[in-house]
Amino acid sequence: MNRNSKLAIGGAAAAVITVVSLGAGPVLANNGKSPDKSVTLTAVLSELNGSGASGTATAVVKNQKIEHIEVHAEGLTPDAPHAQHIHYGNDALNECPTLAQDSNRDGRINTVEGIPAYGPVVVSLNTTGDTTPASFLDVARFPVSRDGTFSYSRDNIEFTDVAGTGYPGAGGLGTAKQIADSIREGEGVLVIHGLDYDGNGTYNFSDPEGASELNGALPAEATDPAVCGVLR
Ligand SMILES: [Cu+2]
Repeated sequence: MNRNSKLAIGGAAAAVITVVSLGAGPVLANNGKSPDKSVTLTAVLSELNGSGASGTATAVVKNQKIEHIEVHAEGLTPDAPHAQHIHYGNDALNECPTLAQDSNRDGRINTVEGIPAYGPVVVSLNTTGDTTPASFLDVARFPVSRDGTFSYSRDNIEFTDVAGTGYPGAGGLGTAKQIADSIREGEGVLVIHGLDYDGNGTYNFSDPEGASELNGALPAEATDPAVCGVLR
C-alpha cells in the first residue's frame, strides 16, 4: 500500500480569466448634475452685552441659496433699527463670543472684538434690496423693533464670494460655494446688533460707548451685538 501516493492533478492548464471592462462609468443621478444639497438650520438667539434680548432663527439653505429665512426676536431696544447678519469665517471659532473676546477689557464685546468667534459678515439680512456684506450697516434697510420685537422673513438670498473670510487665497477670499457649504454644515452665526446700554431710549454718541468702531457716523450702541446664535 503506497501511503505516499499523491493525487495527481494531471496537466490541467491554469485557466486564465480575463476581466473585460465594458466601459460603464458611474451611474449619474439627477441628469448628470450633482445632487442638490438642502438643509434646514435653526438657531436659538441668546443675549450678548447684557441686552436681555432673545430670539430664534430658521433658514432653509439649498446649494448656494437661502431659499427662506426667518428671524424672530424680542426684548430688543424698542423703536430702533437692528442690523442683522450671518457671520462666518474659515478661521473663526464659528461660535458666539464671550467676555474672553473682550480684548480691551471694557466689559463690552463690540462687533470687531467678536470676529475671532463669529467671523466677518457673509450675508446681510436686510429687509429689501442688496444682501451682500456691502449692506451690513445700511440701517434704513433693517428691521425696526416695535416694542422691542420684530419678525423678519425673506426668500431667495444668494451666497456670494466674500473677501476676508480666512481662506488661503488672495485676500482671504471665500467663494460662494465654500461659504455656503460651511453654513449648511452648521458654522454660520446669526447676530443681531443694536442695544441701548443706558436705556435712555435711543442710540447716541454721548453715552460712554461713543462712536462705533465700524463707522464713526454711527453710535457704538447701534452696532454692538445684542443677540447671537449658531445656525445648526
Ligand atoms: Cu453682524
